[in-house]
Amino acid sequence: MSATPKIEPIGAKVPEPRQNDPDTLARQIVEKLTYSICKHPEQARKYDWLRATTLVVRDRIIDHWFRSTDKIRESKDKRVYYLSMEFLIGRLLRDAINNLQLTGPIREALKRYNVELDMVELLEPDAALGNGGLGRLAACFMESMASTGVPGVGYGIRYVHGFFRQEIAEGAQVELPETWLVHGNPWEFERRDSTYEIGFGGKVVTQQEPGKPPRHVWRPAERVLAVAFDTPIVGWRGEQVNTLRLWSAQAVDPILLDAFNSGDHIGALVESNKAEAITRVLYPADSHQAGQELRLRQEYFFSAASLQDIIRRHLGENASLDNLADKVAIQLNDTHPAVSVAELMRLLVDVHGYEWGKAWEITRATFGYTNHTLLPEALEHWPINLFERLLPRQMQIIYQINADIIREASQTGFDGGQISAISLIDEGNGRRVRMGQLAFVGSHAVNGVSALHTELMKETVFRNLHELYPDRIQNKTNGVTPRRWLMECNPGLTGLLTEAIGPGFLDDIEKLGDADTLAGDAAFRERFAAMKRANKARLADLISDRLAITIDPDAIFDIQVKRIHEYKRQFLNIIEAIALYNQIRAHPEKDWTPRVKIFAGKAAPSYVQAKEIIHLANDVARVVNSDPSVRDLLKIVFIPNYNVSLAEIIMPAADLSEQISTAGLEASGTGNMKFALNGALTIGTLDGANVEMLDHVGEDNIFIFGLTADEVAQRRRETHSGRSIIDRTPLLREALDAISAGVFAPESPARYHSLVSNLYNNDWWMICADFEAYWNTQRNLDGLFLTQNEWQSKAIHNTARMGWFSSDRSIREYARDIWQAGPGKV
Ligand code: C3B
Repeated sequence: MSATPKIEPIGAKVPEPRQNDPDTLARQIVEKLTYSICKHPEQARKYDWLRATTLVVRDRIIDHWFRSTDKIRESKDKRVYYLSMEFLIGRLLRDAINNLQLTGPIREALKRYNVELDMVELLEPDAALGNGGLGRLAACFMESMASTGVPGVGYGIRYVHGFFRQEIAEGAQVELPETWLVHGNPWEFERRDSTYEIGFGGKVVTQQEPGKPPRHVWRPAERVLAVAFDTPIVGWRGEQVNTLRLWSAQAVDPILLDAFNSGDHIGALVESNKAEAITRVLYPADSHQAGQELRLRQEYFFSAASLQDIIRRHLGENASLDNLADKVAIQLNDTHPAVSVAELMRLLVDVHGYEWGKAWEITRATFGYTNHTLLPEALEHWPINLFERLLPRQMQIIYQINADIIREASQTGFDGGQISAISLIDEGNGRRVRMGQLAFVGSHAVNGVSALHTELMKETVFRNLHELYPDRIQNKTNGVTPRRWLMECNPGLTGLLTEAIGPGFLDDIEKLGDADTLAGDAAFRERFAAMKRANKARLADLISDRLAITIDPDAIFDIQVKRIHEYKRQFLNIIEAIALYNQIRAHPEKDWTPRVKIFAGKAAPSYVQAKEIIHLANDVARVVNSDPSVRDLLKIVFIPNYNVSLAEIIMPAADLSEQISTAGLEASGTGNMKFALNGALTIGTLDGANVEMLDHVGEDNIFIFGLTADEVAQRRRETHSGRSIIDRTPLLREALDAISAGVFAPESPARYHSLVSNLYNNDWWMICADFEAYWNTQRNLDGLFLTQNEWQSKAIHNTARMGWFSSDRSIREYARDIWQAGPGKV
């Protein structure tokens, strides 16, 4: 798009960086209240203080942002572009203040006006532009790229409505729209000069000049504008500030005046509504393909805008696109941006005149692809007719790529079965484009997100492509940023560690290992336990405020928070709770360890079973919590509206972290890492990154149970059913009988019949198969909790040995092995 002409200024310079002492900060906060918000300090409301504080912090960020951008431009270093449909950011103020080392001075500045920084921070709405693990990983990666000095830009969508707000009404999930932008967003800068046209539909015109290859020109029928909004991402100690650029869709013509003037007032707005719909709302399904046309429009819209932006920036600094792959690495976060492969080919061949083979070389060298799930229902594939109608030229390109790949495979000796497995077109299900295959062949590196997941990728979904390109798949185990998930969410633990091992771990999280020997130090264990208890008391207060349920901070806090999904097996956890409830009532004389089971998480609105599981958790909670015969030995809590900010309170307060997915199905997990870093013990299966956590924390410090991935696959082949297990396991049978009899839903006793009958019939998720091992492991943990010395020592080992699971480590590995960029470049 046309850039606005620049003015040649005389003598205008960037101002000196702002001072960071409390006096200056206090003065500037009032200045912002006055001149940016137009409020007399005495009349300022709490949101005004939030805004003023944010603007003062933002000024400091801008100082660093300019410096980083200049440095990257001057260095001519390779840039990394992270394309992701989701960024589950959460709040930014505390993160920015922490990373700029401004916590003390800002706190003091606000105190002068009798305003509490903590109160102000809590007012900020969560930026919830993501569903779960994949989106939160993207947010951790953005922060870690800035913290490790990788020149990274994130590209995504500026959804007007992020992930829905969940309420629980009579036990069931209700979805309400989320409105994070209603008070404006002080973190973003609209960049009208970075606006691009994005086409849809229309036709392809082929021009043939004698002696030359045919030229294809796409003539889209529809055009919308992609407008950039930039958010700064501040790295640790403010040394680097990177950019998250989110695209917003707008109509080329905001109103059709002809229609309006002729009286068609609604019709005059149809186009702008249609355009804006593209970035209106986040699809709320995680690990499940939405399959609607709007979703494909979203995917193409942000991919195409990002590529135009990348190419424009590259051509501003380089003579041609010949060296694109030397200067640019583009990472595809799952297949959502996979259409980028076809789009970059289109831009290179049709727009910039590259010969096909050369264009393919550049494309493949530029892209990397991360796979995040092997679940068949999550693998994206689009009906050919939809794809062709919306993106006719990209469809042609995909056919041509496919022909090349199939030729290569035949020459390698692939048979018909192998060829149909690698084909970009699925001929079986009414002809569909397979986005995973497209991303794979269009990338020089393809990675999984944990060691086990990567091995399973090679054996299952990408078995044949792996055979064709045996060097392409590699592993990059996920990580979490220790700034947000230790320093900011757990100042108690951070302070304790700083006193005990010095502040070195703040800059190099693997130095947490120095705390390992403290597990043997009784005085330290006591302080560690006191820190945990304070965090538990804070969560207990929240639960009491929001749900009017009283829980005892001295009970085991046994927590499962994540998306609700059958494979994550919240149902197994609930059945165990029911069995425990039955046993406590049957044997009141026994020495039970008091336990609070805490759940939180959202279900995709159309995922019936997941919603039933939420309903069941709430129903069971109601019955158990009001039964005087269990005294306070068992409490069950479902906290509504799980989000990043709630996670920041929950993670530090857990004794026990539930990571109990059916083995082979959780690609990695990242909640598992946050809990253990904050000193929770894990009860889990050998799935995802749990396997590597076991290696790091040691088998004495993690509680593994259940079938392995191989055993699950074997049982599924044998069409395993739960019935015989249920018949010979009274604890399980009685729990299921209670559900079926309507004990927890007397008003609607049949409510859970299908959930239960699925267990009898095929037990696809191995809930029956793993029940007994799970129960026994839980009872061992009950015993262990009574020996607090031992428990705390294991908890300390967990914290001390989790440094490797930092997203700084993940990012360094990506930078070294995939991007060849950043400080570790080869
Ligand atoms: C998730 C996976 O389910 C997690 O195991 C994994 O830790 C994260 O991605 C990050 O890699 N995932 C998701 O949140 N959404 C998807 N569509 C696919 C995977």
